[in-house]
Amino acid sequence: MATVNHNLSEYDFNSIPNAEGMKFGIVVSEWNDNITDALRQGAEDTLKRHGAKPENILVRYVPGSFELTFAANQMIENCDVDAIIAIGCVIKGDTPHFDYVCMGVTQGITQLNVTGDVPVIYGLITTNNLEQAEDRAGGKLGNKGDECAISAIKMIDFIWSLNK
Ligand code: INI
Repeated sequence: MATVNHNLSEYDFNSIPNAEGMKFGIVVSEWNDNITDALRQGAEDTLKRHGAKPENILVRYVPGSFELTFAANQMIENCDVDAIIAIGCVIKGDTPHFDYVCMGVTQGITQLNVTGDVPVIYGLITTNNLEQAEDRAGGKLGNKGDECAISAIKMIDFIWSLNK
């Protein structure tokens, strides 16, 4: 979570494993695409900064955040990927819809992580308003896409460390 004390884009560069040879899927929700595109860009740039090859980053789009679970699962089943980054942005409105979408995605991604072998990174921004989302999509609190990329690299490294 981004707070005044935690910028999503700050980390110790040298502590991150080299991502050359790692394969990533990124699934991006088209809802609030001004936000989700900035998150995707942040994630891709950070993966590449740590050695990931462009041909090893597969990007696909879905209509809304609720579809992220299905798409992540399909990418795991059909694509050669070591981790998935699921990117979405849900902004609170006047109805409980926000809560259902957030709950659905969160539970869906959790279920994939509990039952599967490919980590799915939680790149869902859930905010009360657009300004809070902008703050976390390259604004004053950094870019959650950066954080997701680092998490994906670390989780692949974690799995590979168990298999050695
Ligand atoms: N999807 C989002 O990604 N963000 C939102 O803020 C949002 N709102 O507010 O409704 C949203 N709704 C669409 C939902 O994710 C599904 O695409 C739709 O219900 C079809 O399954």
